[in-house]
Amino acid sequence: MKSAISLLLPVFSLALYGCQPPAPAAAPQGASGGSDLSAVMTARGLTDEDVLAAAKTWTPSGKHDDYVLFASGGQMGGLIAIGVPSMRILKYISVFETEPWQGYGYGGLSSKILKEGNQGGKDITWGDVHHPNLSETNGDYDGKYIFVNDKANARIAVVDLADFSTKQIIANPLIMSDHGGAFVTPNTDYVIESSQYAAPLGGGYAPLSDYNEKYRGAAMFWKFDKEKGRIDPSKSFAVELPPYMQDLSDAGKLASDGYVFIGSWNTERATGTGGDKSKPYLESGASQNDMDFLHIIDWKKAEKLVADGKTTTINGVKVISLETAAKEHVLTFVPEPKSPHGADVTPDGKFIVVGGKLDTHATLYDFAKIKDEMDKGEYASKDPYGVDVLDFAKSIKGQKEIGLGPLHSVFDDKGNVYTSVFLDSTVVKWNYLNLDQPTESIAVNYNIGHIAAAEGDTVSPDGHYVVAMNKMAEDRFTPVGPLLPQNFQLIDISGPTMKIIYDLPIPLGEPHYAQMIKADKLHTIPAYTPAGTNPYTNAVDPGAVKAGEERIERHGNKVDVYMSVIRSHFTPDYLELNQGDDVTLHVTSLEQAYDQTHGFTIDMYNVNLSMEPGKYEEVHFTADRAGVFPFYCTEFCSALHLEMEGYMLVKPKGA
Ligand code: K7E
Ligand code: CUA
Repeated sequence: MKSAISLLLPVFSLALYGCQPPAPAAAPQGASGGSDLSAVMTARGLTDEDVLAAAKTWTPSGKHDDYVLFASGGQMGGLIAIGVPSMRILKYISVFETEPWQGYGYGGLSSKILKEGNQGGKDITWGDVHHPNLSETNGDYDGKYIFVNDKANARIAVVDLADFSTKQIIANPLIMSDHGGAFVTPNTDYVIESSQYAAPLGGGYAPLSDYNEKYRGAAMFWKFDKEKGRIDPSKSFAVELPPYMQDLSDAGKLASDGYVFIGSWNTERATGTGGDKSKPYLESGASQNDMDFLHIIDWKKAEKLVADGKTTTINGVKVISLETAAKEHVLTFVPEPKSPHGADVTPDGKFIVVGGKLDTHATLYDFAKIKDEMDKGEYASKDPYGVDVLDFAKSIKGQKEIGLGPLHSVFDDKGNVYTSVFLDSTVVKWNYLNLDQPTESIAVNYNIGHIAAAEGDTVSPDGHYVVAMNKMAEDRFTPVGPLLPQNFQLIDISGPTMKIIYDLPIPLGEPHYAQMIKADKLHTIPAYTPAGTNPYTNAVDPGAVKAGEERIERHGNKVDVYMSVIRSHFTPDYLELNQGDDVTLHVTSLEQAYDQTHGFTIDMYNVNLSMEPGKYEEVHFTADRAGVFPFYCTEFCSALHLEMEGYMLVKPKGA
C-alpha cells in the first residue's frame, strides 16, 4: 500500500528545503505564527524533524487512516480503536464494562451480554483487558472479529467488526484469572485463553499448603463457530497445566501450525510468606530459578484425545488431565530464561521469540529443532508432574543481547524484530534471520510494555509503523494530577533508522496489547438493515415494528410496548402504567440514514439506549416507582431534538 507519507512528503519538503522559496514572511500572528511555515516553526519552536513528523501523521479533514490499531483498554474493560498514522481515537468499544454513550449495559439487549459474563453469581461490570486478537484466515487478519480477554475475571469476549460491538462474553468456569489469551489459531478454529494465577480448577478451595498438589493452570481452547460468529462452549476443551504461572502465548503458524506456545514463570511454585519471615515474598520466591518452562501444546493431538473421550469433566468443561497431557505429549516443555514475558511466533512460523524480563536476552527458539527432538523422543529431563523437558541449547537458534527487561516482540516484512524493553525504556530492532546484524535502539517515553506493528502478527507483516505502548508518560504532557495517562508513541520504521513521529496520551485504563490492521480490510455496516434488525441475531426481531404497527398491549399487569423511533418523535410518546407493572419495551429505529442515531432514556429508571439507524432494542423492567418520568432522546439528532420526548406515567398503587 502506498502510504499517505510518500504522498505528503514532497509538499512539505518544498517548503522545508527551499526548492521553492517561501513567500515573504508574514508578520507572526500570536503563538501560532500565522500562515507562513517557517514563521510557525519559529513561533512554536519546531525543528525540521518535528515538521517532517507532522507531515507523516497529519491527516486532513475527510482523509482516512491507512491502519486501525485496536488497543486493549486495560481496566477500562473495553477496546480503543485508533487511526494510524493520524493517531486519532476513532472509537471506544465497550466490552466488559457498562458505557452510557453506546447504551451498553443500561437495560437494553447488551445488559444480557454483560450478564452472561457474571462469574459465580456475582455481577461483574468491569474487566482488565489485556490482549485483543483479530480473527485470521490462513494466518492473515480477515477483519471480521476481534477477541479480548479479561485477566481479572477469566473471561473472553467476541467483538464483531461489522458494527464494532460486543456480541458474546464467555465466563471461564475452570480458572480464576487468565493471561495467555485471547490468541487465535491461524484459521480462527480456536480462541485460546490460558490461566495466569494457579488455583484449584473449577473454583474449589484448597489451602496454600496443598499448592503443588491441588493448584493448577489450564489452557482453554474455545471453539469458534465462524458461521455464527460465536464461541461454542460445547465444542471447547481445556488442557490441565502445572501450577506454574502461565503467561503470554502465541499460536504456531505455517511451519509450526498445530502448536501453541505459552511462557511461564514461578516454576519455583512460590506462594508468598503468610507472615512467616523465613519464606520469600511471592515476587522473589518466583524469581529464583534461572530457567522457567516454555509450554508447547500440540492442539491437534489434544483435539483427537477429546474426540476419543480421553477427558474428565470439571464444571462442564472437557479437560485433558495433566497426567494424560504429559503421557501423550500434548504438553512438552523447553527451558526459558528467566521469568520470561512475551512468546511471539515469527511470521514464517519457524521461530519463537521469548523476552527474558529478568534476563538481558531475547531467545530465538527454532521450531524445526524442537520438532525433531520431539519426533525422536530426545528429552533432557522431566518436571515434577512427569512432563518431558527438551534440552535448551539444542532447541534454540540463538540469543540476542537486547537490554534490561525485554518483554514483547513484533515483526516487519524484512525479518526485523522490534522488541520492547521495559527497564531500559527502548525499542530494540534486530533481525531474526541474521542474528549477527547489529541491533538498533530507540528511546521511548517511558517504560514500554507491549508493542504493535502494522499487520505485525500475521504471516505477512507490512512494516511502515510500530506503536510503542508506554506505561508511563511522566513529563510528556500537561500534568493532570498524580494519575497520569499512558503514552502511545508512533514509530516510523520505513526509513534506515526508527523515528518517533507522534505521542498519543491514553487517558483511560492501562492498555496492554494492541493489533494493527489495514483499514481497507474492515467492512463495517452503515446501518442495521432492514430496520428492526436485532444486532445480536442479525435478523429482524419478532418484536420489531414497521411504521403504523406501534401499539401497547396489556395482559393483566404485563405490558408490552411496541415503540418506534424516527426524527423527531417516539411512537407512542406517552405510556400510562400502573405501579408494579411488568413492562417490556420493544424499540425499533425506523431510520436508515447514515449517522442518524437517536438515544432513548427513561429518567430515574436507569434505562439508556443508543438507537443507531435500524436497530432493535428491548428493555424489561418493573414500574416499581410511581410518578411522572420524562423519556427523551439523548443524541442531538435534528433541529427538533429537544422536542423528541415523552412521558412514562406510573399511577401509584391504590390511586
Ligand atoms: Cu501487560 Cu501482555 Cu498482560 Cu506485557 S502483558 S505489558
Ligand atoms: Cu432523536 Cu434527539
